Amino acid sequence: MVARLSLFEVWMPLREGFETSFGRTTLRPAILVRIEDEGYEGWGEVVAGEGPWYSCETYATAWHVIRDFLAKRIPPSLEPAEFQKAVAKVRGHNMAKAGVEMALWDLKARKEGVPLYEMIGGEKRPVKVGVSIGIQETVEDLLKVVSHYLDRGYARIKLKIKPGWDVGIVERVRREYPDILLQVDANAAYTLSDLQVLQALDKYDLLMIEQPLHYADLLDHARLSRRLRTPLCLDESIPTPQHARWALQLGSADIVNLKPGRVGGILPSLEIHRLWYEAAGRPLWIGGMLETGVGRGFLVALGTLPGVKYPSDISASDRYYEEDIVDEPWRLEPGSVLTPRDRPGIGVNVDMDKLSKYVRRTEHIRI
Ligand code: OSB
Ligand code: MG
Repeated sequence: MVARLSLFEVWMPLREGFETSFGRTTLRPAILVRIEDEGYEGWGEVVAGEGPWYSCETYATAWHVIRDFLAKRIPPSLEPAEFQKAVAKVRGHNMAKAGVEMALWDLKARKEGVPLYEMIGGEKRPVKVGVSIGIQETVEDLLKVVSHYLDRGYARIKLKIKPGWDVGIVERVRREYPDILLQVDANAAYTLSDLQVLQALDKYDLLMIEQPLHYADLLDHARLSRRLRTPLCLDESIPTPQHARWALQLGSADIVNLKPGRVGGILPSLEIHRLWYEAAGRPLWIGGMLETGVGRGFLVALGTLPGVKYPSDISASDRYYEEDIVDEPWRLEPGSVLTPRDRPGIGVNVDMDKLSKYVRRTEHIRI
C-alpha cells in the first residue's frame, strides 16, 4: 500500500482571546498532518500562527512548504530520523518540519504499540503544568483571571508582559498571592535600555523571566543575564540545537523553554535536551503554542523527560477550547498535572466529526 499524507487547515475559536506583546489571537489556525500507512495513522500539528509575529512562519507558509517541499522528501521507511536527514537542506521552516516529523513519530509508536513518551525515553509519571495568561484590559481583569485559574487547580501562573504592563501588574499579583509559583514572558518586547524595569522584577521572587529581548539576540541576553538575579529563560532565541549550544557558551540563559514546533520536531527537541540538561545540567520545561489535543499529546510526552524541572505551559484542553478535536480531551488532575496516556502514540485519537466543524481546507498527497 502506498502511504498518504493529508493536511487539514483548522480554525479553532479560543474561549478567551490570547494577547501577547506581539498581538491578540481569538481564532487559532492550525494545520493537522495525518500520515496513513498499513492501516495505521499518525497525527502531527503545525503550530505556526496566522501572521509572522512569534515566528517568521505562518500557517500558510507551512502549508506551502509541506505540500511543495517536505512531502516528497518523506522517506519510504517513514522513519523520523531519515526524514530529518532528508529535509536538512531546507533552511528554516521548523514548524512545517515539526508537523510532519511528529506525525511520523506518532505513526511509528502506534505501529509498534508503544506510548510515545516511552519511545522517546520519558518516565511514566504525571507532568506538572501551569497556565499562561495573556495581557488583559485592566489589572482588575487580570486578578480575576488569575484567581479563576488558581481555583481550577493550576499551581503555576505565567503572566505575559510588555512595556507598561510589567512591574505594576506583577506587583499587584504578587501582593494578592505571596506564595504562588509565578513567572513572566515578554515575547521579546524589551531592549537593554530597559534594564531598570527588568531589574525591578527581581523583587518579586519570579521563577524566571522568559525571552525579554530581541528574538535573535543571544549576546544581549548574555549581558542581561549577568545583571539579573531572576533566572533568565529563552524561548524564541532557541530555534535550533546550535542556538542552545551558543547560548550555553555565551551564558545567554539559565533555562530553556523547549517547544517541539519551534525547533523542528521531536529529534531536535531531544538534541536540545541532551545538550542543555544531560551535558550541561541545566533545567528546562516544555512550552505550548495553544495546540489542539494532538499537539498537546507531544508536549505531554516531552514533559515526562528527566530535566523538565519547572511546570510546563501545557494546560488542559478546556483552558483553550470549548471543544477539542480529540476523543479524550486533556484534563487537569489534582496536583496541577496532566498524565500521559497508556495508549500507543500520543494517546489520543482525532475525532473526525469534531475536526470537520473547524476545517477550511484539506489536501491529500501520495507519498
Ligand atoms: O511565548 O510561550 C509563548 C502561545 C503562543 C505563542 C507563544 C507563546 C504562547 C504561550 C501559551 O505562552 C502557552 C500555552 O500553550 O498555554
Ligand atoms: Mg514564550
